[in-house]
Amino acid sequence: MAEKAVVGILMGSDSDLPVMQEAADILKKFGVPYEMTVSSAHRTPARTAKYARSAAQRGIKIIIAGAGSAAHLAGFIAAETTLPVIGVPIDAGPLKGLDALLSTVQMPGGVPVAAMAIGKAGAKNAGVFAAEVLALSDESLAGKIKDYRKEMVKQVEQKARNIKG
Ligand code: RP5
Repeated sequence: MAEKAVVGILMGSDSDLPVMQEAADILKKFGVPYEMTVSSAHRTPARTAKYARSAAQRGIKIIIAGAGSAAHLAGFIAAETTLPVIGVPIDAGPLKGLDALLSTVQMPGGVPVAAMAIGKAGAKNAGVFAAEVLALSDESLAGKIKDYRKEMVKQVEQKARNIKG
């Protein structure tokens, strides 16, 4: 049987999937069980609220929410749960994610959303950040994150060697 998901990844539309897949890929790399679905704050508010309200009972510990344009998805979810919520502004629409960034990062005091960068880098970092939070009480996961950082050091050193004149 597959392990129970501890991270919930939500996106406002299936058009967000190429970006949000970055979060899923990094969680998969760390062996963190996750679930992923589409739910919109404005198109399917009842489904989104139900998801957020039931998440903790279902064993979810952190929610990653990605959306473009108005991007109130993360804030909407944060209003319905006390689980930590990470928002990923998606570079959709004519403003290329700046609108989503501002609405994700500018939560009024009291109900936080941890805002990541716009687009794929933000989705990847949301996955890493979720893993880092979970690693506070999981030594084996903490070890995997340290190895991942070491991997990055090696990659940059290799890149430096490659361009050395
Ligand atoms: C948002 O509107 C979604 O998160 C998506 O980024 C954007 C466009 O959605 P679609 O029109 O592609 O379904 O709600």
